[in-house]
Amino acid sequence: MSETTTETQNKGETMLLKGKKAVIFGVANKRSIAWAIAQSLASQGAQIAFTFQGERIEKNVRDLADTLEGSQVLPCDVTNDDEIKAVFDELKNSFGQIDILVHCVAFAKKEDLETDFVSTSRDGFHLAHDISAYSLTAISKHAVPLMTEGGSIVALTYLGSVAVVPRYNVMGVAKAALEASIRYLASDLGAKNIRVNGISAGPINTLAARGISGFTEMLKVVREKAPLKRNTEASEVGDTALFLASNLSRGITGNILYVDSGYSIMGM
Ligand code: NAD
Ligand code: 0WE
Repeated sequence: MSETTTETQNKGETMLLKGKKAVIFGVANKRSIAWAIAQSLASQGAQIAFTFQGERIEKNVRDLADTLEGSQVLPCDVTNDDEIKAVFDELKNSFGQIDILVHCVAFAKKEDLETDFVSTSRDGFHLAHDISAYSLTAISKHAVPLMTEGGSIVALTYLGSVAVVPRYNVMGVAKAALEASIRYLASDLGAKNIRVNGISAGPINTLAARGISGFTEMLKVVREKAPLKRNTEASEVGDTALFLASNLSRGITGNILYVDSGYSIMGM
């Protein structure tokens, strides 16, 4: 037997997500954390369905998905229950069953991330919570009936949920609701062997981070203060999501893992 054949066979045996089916919400472009997660999951054999919001980014997502074997792309605005239902109806037909659900969706009005939290409007508060927090429960509700062999649900969060980060404002309150939702979902779904966890990532220069005034300065503060003296890379989040999606994390549910170069442990 040639060396190449042996390597190929060993790789086949050790693929962490061989035969697993995943659905990922929140790819906008190649810098999206969701895309880094997709690449990590696909590298270990997962087959992936992507959802996108809005025609403007559809081509981006299709071009990225085309680089992964057996992928599919479906529209979904997470504020729309009919669109959510349509996604999982389609996945029931194509995948039959699913193993992994990844939530990388957040939005607040720009004006609510620019002033003080105290001036948040009722409307802005509601929108941020609907898109950034309730959507996890909305999509989980539809995913659970397809997770017939157990499963792993992973959502992205940020430190602004547990400590004040200037101008993160209503997003911090929504992330607090998201993290509490992770715990309640973990409690509800544990008996079905469905685990639910969060990844709290350090600041990463994505589409959602661009346009935030002072973001470059925030990246610098993290590099100076964090134990690892560097910024978080999307691939580090991708590999943590891979761990949480795989059997290696089978004893972990309801938890938030910090992938932030250690920044959050520092008191000063
Ligand atoms: P991104 O802009 O690439 O992803 C955000 C996604 O949310 C986009 O794909 C966008 O289309 C989607 N979205 C917004 N409103 C939607 C709606 N109504 N329906 C469906 N999708 C909608 O940016 P990202 O930084 O990769 O963000 C992904 C996740 O990571 C978010 O939950 C964000 O809060 C979290 N996060 C980001 C950072 C960071 O510094 N970039 C740090 C920690 C956590
Ligand atoms: O979750 C986020 C950002 C989410 C986000 C970004 C935008 C920008 C464009 C939500 N809504 C919008 N709305 C828009 O109109 N992060 C963790 C990245 C982020 O955003 C910040 C941060 C960090 C970090 C905003 C203020 C302070 C820090």
